[in-house]
Amino acid sequence: MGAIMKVYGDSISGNCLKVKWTADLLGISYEWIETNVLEGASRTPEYLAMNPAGQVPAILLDDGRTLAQSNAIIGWLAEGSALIPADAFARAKMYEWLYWEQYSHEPYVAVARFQVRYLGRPVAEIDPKIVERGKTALRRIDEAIADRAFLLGDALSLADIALVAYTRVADEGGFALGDYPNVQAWVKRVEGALAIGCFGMEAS
Ligand SMILES: N[C@@H](CCC(=O)N[C@@H](CS)C(=O)NCC(=O)O)C(=O)O
Repeated sequence: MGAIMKVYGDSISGNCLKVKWTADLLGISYEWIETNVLEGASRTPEYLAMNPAGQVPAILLDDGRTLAQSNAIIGWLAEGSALIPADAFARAKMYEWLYWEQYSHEPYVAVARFQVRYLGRPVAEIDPKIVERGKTALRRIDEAIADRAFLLGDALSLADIALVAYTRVADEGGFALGDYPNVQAWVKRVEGALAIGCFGMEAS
């Protein structure tokens, strides 16, 4: 049997789960290499040789090429699939969401969750700017999803996969998802489409 793609990921990380979900949905074979960021596994010399950014996720293709950045990876995996709209404008809207996720959502919603859940910081001690911007991001999704099933309309796309990753666990960072009913319904819909359970790892 030839080598298969390796996915270096930490299963507590939404950025890494995006890659797992996309590959699973598309039936792409891979070997998951659990890479514990809390133990510094993404900062070893061996890992840095593969991804100098020292972050997960990263993938190692069977021909030796490597690729990092969660949204770049899922874009590569989903090339030519229905997860990327064929229409150029719809595709650009998908990228609008992906760039927004990295700059205006993940740095607040994911960072609050990391600080609370994994560093044990009380919610009350989270930087108020992080909390405010996280709420703004959740509100934006809530408004955008009010009249549609998925972020681009009727069909699941990479925009949903990227944004659901940390939105579904936003409550772990102190955000009350109950304040965003459209978001709650969309999270369930996307989880259903991805067939993921409560930890995001197993089919349910
Ligand atoms: N923009 C990057 C962010 C990746 C990232 O922040 N990874 C975190 C885990 S979610 C990490 O590797 N942290 C460990 C470290 O920086 O040492 C992406 O989307 O892949």
